[in-house]
Amino acid sequence: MLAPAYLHDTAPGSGARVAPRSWLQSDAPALSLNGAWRFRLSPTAALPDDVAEVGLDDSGWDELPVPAHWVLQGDGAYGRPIYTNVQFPFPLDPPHVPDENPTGDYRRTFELPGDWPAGARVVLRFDGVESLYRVWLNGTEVGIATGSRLAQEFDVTDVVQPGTNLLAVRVHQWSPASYLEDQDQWWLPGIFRDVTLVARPSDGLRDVWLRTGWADGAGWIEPEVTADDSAFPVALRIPSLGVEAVWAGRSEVGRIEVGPVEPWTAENPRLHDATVASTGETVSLRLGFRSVEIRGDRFLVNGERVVFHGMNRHEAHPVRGRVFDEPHAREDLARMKRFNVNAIRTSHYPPHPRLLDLADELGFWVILECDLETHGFEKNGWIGNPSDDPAWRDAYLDRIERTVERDKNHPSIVMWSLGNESGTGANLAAMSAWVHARDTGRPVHYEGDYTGDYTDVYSRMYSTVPETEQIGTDGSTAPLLRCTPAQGARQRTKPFILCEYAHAMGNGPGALDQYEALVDAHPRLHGGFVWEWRDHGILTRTADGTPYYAYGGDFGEVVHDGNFVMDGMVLSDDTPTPGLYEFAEVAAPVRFAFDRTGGVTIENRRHSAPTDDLRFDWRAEHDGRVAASGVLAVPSIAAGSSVRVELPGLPVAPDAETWLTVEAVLATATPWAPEGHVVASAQDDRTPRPLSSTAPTAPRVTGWRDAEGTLALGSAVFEGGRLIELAGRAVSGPRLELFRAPTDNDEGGAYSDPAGSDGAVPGVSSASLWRAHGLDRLVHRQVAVQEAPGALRTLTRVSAADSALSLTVETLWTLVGDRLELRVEVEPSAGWPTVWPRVGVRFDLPDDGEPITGAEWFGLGPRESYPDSIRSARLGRYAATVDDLSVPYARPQETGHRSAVRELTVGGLALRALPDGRGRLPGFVLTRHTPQQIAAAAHPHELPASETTYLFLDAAQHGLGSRACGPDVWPEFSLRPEARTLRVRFGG
Ligand code: IPT
Repeated sequence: MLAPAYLHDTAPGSGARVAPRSWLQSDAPALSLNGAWRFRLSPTAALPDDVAEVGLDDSGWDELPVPAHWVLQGDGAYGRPIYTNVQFPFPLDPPHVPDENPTGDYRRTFELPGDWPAGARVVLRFDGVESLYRVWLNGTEVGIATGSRLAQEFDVTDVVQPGTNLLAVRVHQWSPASYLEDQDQWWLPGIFRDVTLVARPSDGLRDVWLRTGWADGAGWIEPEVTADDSAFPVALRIPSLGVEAVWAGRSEVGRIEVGPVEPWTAENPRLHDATVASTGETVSLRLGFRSVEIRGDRFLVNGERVVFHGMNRHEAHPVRGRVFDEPHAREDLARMKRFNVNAIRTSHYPPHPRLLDLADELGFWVILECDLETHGFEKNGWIGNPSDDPAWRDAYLDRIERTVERDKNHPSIVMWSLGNESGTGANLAAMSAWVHARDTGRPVHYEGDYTGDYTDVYSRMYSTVPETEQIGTDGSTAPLLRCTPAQGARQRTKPFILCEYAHAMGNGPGALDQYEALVDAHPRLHGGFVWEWRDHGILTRTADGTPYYAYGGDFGEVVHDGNFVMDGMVLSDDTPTPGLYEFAEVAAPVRFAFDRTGGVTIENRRHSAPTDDLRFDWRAEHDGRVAASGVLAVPSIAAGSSVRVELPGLPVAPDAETWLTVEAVLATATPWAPEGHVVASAQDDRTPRPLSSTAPTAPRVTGWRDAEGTLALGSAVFEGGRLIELAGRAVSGPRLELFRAPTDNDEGGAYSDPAGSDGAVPGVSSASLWRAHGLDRLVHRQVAVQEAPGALRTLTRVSAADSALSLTVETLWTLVGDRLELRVEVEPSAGWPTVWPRVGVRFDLPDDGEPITGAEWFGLGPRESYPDSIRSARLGRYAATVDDLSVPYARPQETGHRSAVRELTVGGLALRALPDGRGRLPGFVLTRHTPQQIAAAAHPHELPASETTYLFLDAAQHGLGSRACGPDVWPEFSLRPEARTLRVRFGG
């Protein structure tokens, strides 16, 4: 038996599919068909049509919930998820798919309510089914549909019957449409959004579009009402504005001036409840008045430039997959607001329709993207790409129509996006033309239109800082990617956005602040959307029941892309990463600039909202302890303006660091954060120099002689020159370490800066160079051990197998009064060709029945920081457990580095860090695992049991960059081999 012919057909659907329309809240009766359905999974699509038979005995079938993905039900009984980024998990043979095509047959019965309005048509709505489905009602075929994340309605009026009805749906995982749905995510088949039976009264409203606009303080509505004559008169009511319009007939439906009205913005999402009532149906909408406009190279809403501090948001839940969970989604969006995210790109398909209601309500600028990606064609030079093949034109147009029509009423949507990574071609141009004709109020975005032939904004992904700067620089003639000079000039006449940047995989991204600085300098640059908001880990268990978040390859996929699906600002369990805190700092809507004359200039960087919702708190700290605090008197600051405020006189301590902290906090609670939530903050160093307490330096030691045996220096005990005890506990070290467990960015081979300014070697990751040079397997040879009264000196040569590269490490222990000072000098041999991940020393603290519980420190914190992701770190006194010092990234990697530490206490061991000759302070990492152990683990649960805690004091760490998919670490933040000095004093 052959697979059915429709699995070779590029048509988007057939049968009783009706034209798309808005997703409206209506008082017309509806019956949810969510719940338990009968379910049968077959490994192939070549099946008899028995699923539709009324008399079929399905009592032996399983039960499956709708909405759900079958691969996430039954603990593997129905197959497993597959993760690929660009690759197709089936042969590239368009439009065909293999016979090995998991096919789910669904059946259920329902009772047609007896009280539905007479004469009403009956429509069956599917909000999301992956990927192709065929529907029968009472044994009669109703139709076929595709477009997994798009709504489809079938008119079943002629087939539905009073009393009991039998609904059967056959869902194929693979179909021609799969070629159009090659997004970077899990392949998750099934009926995963709601199924609803809807009554459509003959005098009801087929569709309503209340287009709004706003200018100069006043709003208007351009309504579009699609209904039969019998539906009229139709009345529009907006009680909060006193609007009541009654249209006797279709020809009367026309523009309404609503007069003075507060506009809708992402900052102040003012909504107005509206109803549209025909004789047979009332629909409810929430209106926001705003106008979107491109003027020259500016993207404006309500006449003001928008800067997107955005996130690419997939629908992802660790248990439900893409099945919508409204409380979870609401909390996710509230979290975005708390982290100063003001925009969402719905990568790369329309989300559940309720998400747009939440975006309207909480306030986000939304780029609503169509369900389209054909990325897997790229590696064959886009040969056969559906985007330029007339056979697929209907499918493309069907997709964009369903996208725009469903969500057109939302004020939050300020742009339509045709899709993602689908090459270019006539079908994309046709989609754009359709949108331009249908919705003149919103521009069209598509990144793949590099030359700007059919889109309204210039969009790129992962362009480097220098390249982005050139895009934004007036008069620049630097070539633009794939553009002739003329095309490049045209692109520079448009607003620019980074539809993806700052790949947030694992520990990172770095350089958020550098991108943000460009937005301030070049108004053509309108910000961008971080890739991406969340990790897509799927909550799974090992054979012995240990829970973990699975990524590609964990389900035995034939082809997969590993942990590339774990590249979010939020971990799979909703934990915000340090990268998200960095984003919140960099994107903060308020900025502070301290001056030397006792004032601070406060800048309101918002789109249009003044600072009236904020309170400005200040505090002064002496060595991290609060000495004074208060509230600043700050007048209302209009968007785009700055105000200078006098600061109160600060108490200054002669022997402590004095720092001033200013915070902009919410004066009252909002729907997304409590009163007091910190929106922006800044610190200023007010320490008088030099501090009177500047510690004495170790005296010069003379009289060196070779040392042997055991030696005690203060609280330290050495054997053969090696530390074995410190402050009464077993400690060994210091041992030089250059390696860190490579981050995903360290492992990345991307090379996206044509100017080469990031210094990366094309295609070769830093981590592979580190391994090649043996940084992860350094061996040590003690060259000398010498003692003098009150001092010990060791000299060690450090190198790796088969390497002539080496380092000399000198340690010098001296007693300064009753305190023990350690000075470590690290000197590389000539010829080190790579950057180093770190340069530091390791102390081993074996448990000995008393494991280290955590650390207390005075330094930067509270979270980890690295040279190019340090803007959100604040000087203070912090404490954390060992476990809380590390971030459980989905794939274990370098984590936990706290920068610029002054004081540190670990398990009764107190130390004070002293600046090196250039005033630089070390950082520390306290962890239960060595970098070598961390690097060997693919998931957190694979880390070995630990009986030792490791304290690293790092003279320096390499930056993070975002080279997993983007630029490498910027030169300024790269750790080039160089001599470094570490100085610490034990005993506080
Ligand atoms: C880019 C994709 O658009 C996005 O979906 C995601 O896959 C991202 O990469 C990487 O995580 S495309 C890439 C070739 C730049």
